[in-house]
Amino acid sequence: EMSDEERAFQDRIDEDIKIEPRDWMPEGYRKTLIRQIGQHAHSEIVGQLPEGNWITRAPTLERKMILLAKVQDEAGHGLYLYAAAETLGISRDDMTEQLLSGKMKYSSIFNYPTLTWADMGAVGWLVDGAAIMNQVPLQRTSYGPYSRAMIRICKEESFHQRQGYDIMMKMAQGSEAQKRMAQDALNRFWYPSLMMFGPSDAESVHSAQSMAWKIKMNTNDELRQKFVDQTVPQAEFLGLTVPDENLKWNEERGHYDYSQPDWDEFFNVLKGNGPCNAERLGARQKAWNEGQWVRDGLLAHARKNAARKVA
Ligand code: FAQ
Repeated sequence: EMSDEERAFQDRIDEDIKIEPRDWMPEGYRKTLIRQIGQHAHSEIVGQLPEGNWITRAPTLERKMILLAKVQDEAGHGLYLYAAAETLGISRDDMTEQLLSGKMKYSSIFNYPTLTWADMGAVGWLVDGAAIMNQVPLQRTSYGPYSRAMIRICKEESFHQRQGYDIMMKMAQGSEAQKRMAQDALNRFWYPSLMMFGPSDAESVHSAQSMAWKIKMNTNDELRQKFVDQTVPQAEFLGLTVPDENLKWNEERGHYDYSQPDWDEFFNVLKGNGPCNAERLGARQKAWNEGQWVRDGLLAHARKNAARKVA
């Protein structure tokens, strides 16, 4: 049964009044937000790696500048999100250590390799496309700092999706070899993109409570269906084929029927066994170790300044 405090809290949520850092909140609400916002922040930071892989090999100066700007935006998104999570009483250092120890997750999608330039198109089109589908409703999420971070992030995310689609367009309208690369990128990124929305509603342990608290605004399957419905016509426009033989418009439902991704593969990637898990965490660990002297120096400087002020 709910306590009076919990009842009053739920009433505020039901009335769409934002919860702010100093407000009372149930411990579960705080924990769930730290988990979700922290995972989201880690995803932005780890998510720089697959695209960072192609910055030095972008085909033109213009493409290089665009990709560089996009990857820098992702660093910025990570920072807004870490700052939002910090308002809940956890430090960024703690979150980073939990990422590195495997206690905190980041999105499964970033454990897949980016093998060709067309993958930069597929990541922008599909991965950012899926990210926006999830993040637009989160602008209305109940926790104020998270909601405000989402509003800023969504503005940049739609540019990211457009730049990806633009690369796909060029490739799909290019030579036979370029078109094959675009199709191959779609083949490899389709199902991992569907997995970004999380397990099926039946397997989603957090959805019911998170939706009651408006930490999440939709179920995983709702957003996955919306993504399929939006993306299939875009693939058709490109003249590419979605790698799903069961994909079919269902007049009665007003939605596409589609095949589920391989959920065994999904849970296996979550356990750390995806193609790039070790490489991604290795890169984050290296950056953390190599930044140690900077953090030490900043702390020593701050301590010295504080001591000087007291004296
Ligand atoms: N990967 O009960 P649910 C981006 C875990 S976009 C890994 O359904 P929930 C932008 C889940 O944590 C990507 N783990 O969980 C970008 C839980 O495990 P736990 C980031 C996943 O939280 C683009 C368990 O499975 N976006 O970075 C995944 O209610 C391009 C059970 O699942 C966000 O994080 C997954 N895909 O729903 C950057 C959006 N799915 O924690 C660079 C905010 C589920 O109990 C380049 N997050 N799990 O051990 C959310 O909306 C939710 O957290 C969901 C999952 C929908 C992801």
